[in-house]
Amino acid sequence: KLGLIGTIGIFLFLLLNNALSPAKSTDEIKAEARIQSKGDTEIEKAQEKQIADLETTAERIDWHDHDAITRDLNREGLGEQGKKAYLEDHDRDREKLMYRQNGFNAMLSDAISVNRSVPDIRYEGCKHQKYLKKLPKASIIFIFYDEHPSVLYRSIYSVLNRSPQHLLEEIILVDDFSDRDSLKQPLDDYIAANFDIVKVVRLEKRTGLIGARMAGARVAKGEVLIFFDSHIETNYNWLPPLLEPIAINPKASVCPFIDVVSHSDFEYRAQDEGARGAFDWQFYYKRLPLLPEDLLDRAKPFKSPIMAGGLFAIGTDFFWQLGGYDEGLDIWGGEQYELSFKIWMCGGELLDAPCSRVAHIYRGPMDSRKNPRNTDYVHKNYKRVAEVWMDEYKEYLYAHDEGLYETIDAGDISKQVALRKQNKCKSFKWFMQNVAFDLTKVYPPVEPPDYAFGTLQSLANERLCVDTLNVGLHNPVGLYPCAENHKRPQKNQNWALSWHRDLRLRNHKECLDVAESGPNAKAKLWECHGQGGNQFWFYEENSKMVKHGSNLDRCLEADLSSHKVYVNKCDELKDSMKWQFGFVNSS
Ligand code: UD2
Ligand code: MN
Repeated sequence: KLGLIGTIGIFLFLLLNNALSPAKSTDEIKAEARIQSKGDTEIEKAQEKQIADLETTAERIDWHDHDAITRDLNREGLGEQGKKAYLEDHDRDREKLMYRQNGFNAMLSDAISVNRSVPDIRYEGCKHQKYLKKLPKASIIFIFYDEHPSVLYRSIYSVLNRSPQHLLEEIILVDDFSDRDSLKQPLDDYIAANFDIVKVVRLEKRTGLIGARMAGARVAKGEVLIFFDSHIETNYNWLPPLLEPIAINPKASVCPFIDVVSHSDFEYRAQDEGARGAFDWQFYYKRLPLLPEDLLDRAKPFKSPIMAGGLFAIGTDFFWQLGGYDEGLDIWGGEQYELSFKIWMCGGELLDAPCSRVAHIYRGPMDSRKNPRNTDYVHKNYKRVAEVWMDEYKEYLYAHDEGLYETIDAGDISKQVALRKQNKCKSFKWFMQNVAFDLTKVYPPVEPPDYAFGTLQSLANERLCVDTLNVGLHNPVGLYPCAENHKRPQKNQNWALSWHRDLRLRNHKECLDVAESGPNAKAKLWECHGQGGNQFWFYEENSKMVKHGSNLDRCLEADLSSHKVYVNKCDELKDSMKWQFGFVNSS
């Protein structure tokens, strides 16, 4: 019998099935994969050669500003050298209020120099590392909404004080329509009085961090874009290690090591010894352990599947080739996945550069700010990213928060889908197998439930069920007397209509596959490939027909005399095409 949930499952199934791929044989799918990987290796070989040439021939220099480092070492005062800082004799109520408004001790920030020194906590190897003499110029883009001014100014000064001037094209501040008056005229005045390479872009309405970064990128003139949150402090010699991998490979995007500025006492400290970026299936940002090869030389950049999001460098041309961010992503969230997926899937690479360190203030407890949208924009963002980039893996995300994503409209994603096609980006499966290959081991996905499972009982003769007949892989299945107890089918008769939209044995490895297209086509047991095509099945609950293939005009049929099972043109009047599915997902 069909339970209510089963009915809903089948209904959804109907809704979703127009996303079908045309019927493909297992061999065709394999052949395509071979062609694709051949093309890739040729391009990759050419790229590798180019990279090797550059790495061996180009001149490298010591980019350290040793004078500035020495000057900083002599600085004394509150919070200098990134030490823990405390306020004495002050208005504690006001301190608390400012803390709650910002999520960090803003009053303490006001008492610490905007030019303060930081501790050089880089690996020893970094302190002697040389980088290419010829490096591209960067535009630094700070985006902010209601940032506390002294924190923003310290972010800017840290960049100015610790970067080779001729590598800075400009510093761009993007004001995401802040409410605070302190960020209006007073900010303009401060900039006019203190900086000459800082520009401000003011947005006319609240757009969110994605739109703000795009607005900054649109006016940027540098060959490289560097995006920063508005509450950071760079460490010594942070810029050359971020730029060099991009000079070598224009499709590299590079993240610094993210250190921590404490929200309570403004201490500057390391977060950890480095890790690769990842996510879990609720899209929480997670980390994966470094690989053995990453540990050989701690000063060398290593590959990372996913960026944290807020702090990274990317070649301007590559950024625009990727279409920048999807501007349908609103306010906050998910953009780090979108960009990381497309960097990897569309021919680039994402690196973490341990010798480039930038600290970020992770907010502490604060008063919640009012929702600028009154909608769940975070999950809408996630759904857009999943729909465009994650292929069949999106179901893991949706399965994790059951029911949530069904109610969310991702909006128009046609531009992003076209972009993915135009750039001939690889599949998400490729990403999971080649880049984030250890992710599912550390963060196991939840399998979405089967739509239906149990025996497939012929309604032309209720004593007969579809059975593997123990024939093994690549052989046709047939009919066999049903096991007495339909509620606990024996393993040869226990089928599942899985979320991959295939009919698999409940061992979840072998699927019913129909490669022939003429009359009396055989249904054979084949390894499940999860790609639809010859393994696409659909159970139509009303007519009791088990339909096959993308046109849904071919149906599973029992041949009662020979005990064989075929696929033929659907005919509603034939009892031999009617099946009772043991039970449809109601548990
Ligand atoms: C992290 C990232 C952040 C972003 C976010 C996911 C780091 C260190 N930070 O959250 O960059 O990837 O995850 O979306 O990796 N902002 C606006 N308009 C808004 C909201 C925020 O301009 O409507 C600015 C904000 O002032 C800040 C930046 O966007 O400069 C990031 O926001 P956040 O600091 O609140 O995000 P965070 O660090 O919690
Ligand atoms: Mn932040």
